[in-house]
Amino acid sequence: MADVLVTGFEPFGGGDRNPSQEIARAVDGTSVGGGQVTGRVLPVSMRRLADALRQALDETRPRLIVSLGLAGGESMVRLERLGVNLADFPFGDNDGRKSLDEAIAPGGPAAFPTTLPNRAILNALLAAGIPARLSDTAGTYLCNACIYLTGKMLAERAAGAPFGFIHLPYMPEQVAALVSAGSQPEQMASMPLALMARATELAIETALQSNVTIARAASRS
Ligand code: PCA
Repeated sequence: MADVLVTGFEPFGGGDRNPSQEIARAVDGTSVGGGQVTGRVLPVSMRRLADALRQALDETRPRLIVSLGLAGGESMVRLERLGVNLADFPFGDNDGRKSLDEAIAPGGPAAFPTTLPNRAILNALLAAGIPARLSDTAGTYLCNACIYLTGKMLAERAAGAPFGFIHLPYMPEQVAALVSAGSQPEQMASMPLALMARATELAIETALQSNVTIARAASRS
């Protein structure tokens, strides 16, 4: 049993690195904010994602879940507030499977909101000098599916663990490689991996802290 589950995604779209994968591996087995962290890397595959997520949740039974993914071109850390019941990616996933106008869970709820204290995390990141913003759409690719499926699985288990999703920019090395390969340098923002790792830790610390505050308030009432 872990206190905190951190998930990242494998590389996709022809890239060979994903900062979310590197952070999930780096935090695995560490202690953050007094919580024991397990890190898992998820497949960029619509067919395999749900099983991988279910397995991670079953094996760790976490009291907090922080999922990470790469949003190439994004200029800052993005705290996602919503996962919608839609898969739409004509360019295909890592299995080459394409999706158009598809429901992730046919007949399921339209959306699941993330339940981390996103506003408090935003304030903690900004106070630490880390550029960050709240976001109301995680797109319609695998990161959105991760949010939606996590929300659905937790609801089905009646597990009250807070969960959230953080989209990360490219690492500087990725942008350098993309520009050398001929990509247009405009809209190629990046952030050092160490800063994104610190943002992840701050999110965990803030969430664990507000969990304790909520538990204390509940035990007083
Ligand atoms: N980013 C993609 C999927 C995997 C990842 O790291 C996304 O934003 O959906």
